[in-house]
Amino acid sequence: MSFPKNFLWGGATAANQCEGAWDQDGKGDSICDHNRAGSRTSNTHRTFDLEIDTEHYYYPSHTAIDSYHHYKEDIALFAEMGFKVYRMSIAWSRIFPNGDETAPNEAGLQFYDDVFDELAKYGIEPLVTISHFEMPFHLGKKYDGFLDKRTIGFYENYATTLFERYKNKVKYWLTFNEINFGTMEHGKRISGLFNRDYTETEQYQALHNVFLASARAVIAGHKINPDFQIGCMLAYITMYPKTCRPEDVLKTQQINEKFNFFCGDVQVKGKYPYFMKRYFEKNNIQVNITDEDQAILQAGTVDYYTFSYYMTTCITDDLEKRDDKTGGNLFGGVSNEYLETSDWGWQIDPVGLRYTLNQIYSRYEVPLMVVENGLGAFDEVETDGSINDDYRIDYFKRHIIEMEKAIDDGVDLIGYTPWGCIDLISAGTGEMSKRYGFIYVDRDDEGNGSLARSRKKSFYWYKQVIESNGETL
Ligand code: BGP
Repeated sequence: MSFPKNFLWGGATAANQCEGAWDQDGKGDSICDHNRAGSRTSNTHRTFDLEIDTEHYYYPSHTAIDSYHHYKEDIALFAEMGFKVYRMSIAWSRIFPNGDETAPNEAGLQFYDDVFDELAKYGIEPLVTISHFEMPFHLGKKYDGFLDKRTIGFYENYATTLFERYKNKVKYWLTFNEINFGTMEHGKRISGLFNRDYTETEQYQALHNVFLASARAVIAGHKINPDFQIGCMLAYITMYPKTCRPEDVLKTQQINEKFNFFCGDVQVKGKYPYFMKRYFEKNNIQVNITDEDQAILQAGTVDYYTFSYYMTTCITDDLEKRDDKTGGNLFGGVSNEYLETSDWGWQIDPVGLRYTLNQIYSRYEVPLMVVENGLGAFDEVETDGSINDDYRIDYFKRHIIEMEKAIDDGVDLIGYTPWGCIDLISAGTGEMSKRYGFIYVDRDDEGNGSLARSRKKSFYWYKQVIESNGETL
């Protein structure tokens, strides 16, 4: 039992949470640039301002950890850990500042050329998320994001521009980050709908258009370079029935289908699952899905499946038993007395990762990658500058052991990129103090700090994990 020889060990980030330089070298404002921080530890989402008002402090994406200017230093540290792969995203509005132009911004393209060249120096394979929770603000404002079919074309044009430009530098691509948040209120982050309340029909229509954009990008990408591996990316929140009461089991199945299975089915199998068609009918949701759309979905299926895994949750159909104690309660979930939680209430479940890998693989049988996993925690810097994050080491150790067991179960798991391998801004709260990294960044929630990078204890630990291909934990 061991990890395959070419296993892709690495780490993951996203442009809007680390780059900063939000308005430099021709970059347009993205929807994230209009966000301000939410509140500490509360999991509240960031507030959104239509106009960027310079009176206010838009620290989160505007300056972030300034990796736009520190990428060489950061990549050198990733290389020191032995990364084989680095998952990053491209900021759409660096390439197309408004989103609907025909000609790209050369300075934006050049920036990512430089990043890829730097990675290549160390033999690190880039894994690129084409859209990670952001789109040019102008597309949101003028077109209502993906609710307008024209946005599909803008996305396809953007993706094609990347494929053409980087066809010899990037092999692994992901079309949309955590696409299944499009089934929830958070869909705003995926679809760009943010400006007003929208109906369920609009939400699912926008998501449908996101599916089409993804499929069209897959089709275009494979034409440009048949060796491209283009994948989907879902937020997988595994659900257990709270009890073995059949009603709880049934409820779990229903919620699980809609959140965890629906989007994967469309992107891997190329068609809408029966349960969603039924859901639309029963709830009078009128999504316009043409025959041509169905052909595109079928032709644009992904090559591999990736997901984020942070927590599991329990489901009950008994409303009175629902509580508010876990971050996994997005679905009216309830806590699991067998699990501990992070400081943000996320239920930590390493064994659940083995279960999840098997659940996904048995459904799709395509290669899998865990492209986000990790522990958001408050780190403390000792007087000698060291950061002894044993809790993080313990978290990763337990998850890696279960991944190895899943591989032994027969799952084709090809890579692992822990989230926020360098401390960055939290997507949920917009703050810095929820840290995930092996690398510490000196910056606080108010934006103070030198931005200096330093190695946490987990940095040295992860280095030896990679060196030994998962043998030394
Ligand atoms: C995922 C996102 C990431 C990331 C992570 C951790 O949902 O893809 O962008 O931030 O969650 O969440 P948070 O930053 O809220 O701790």
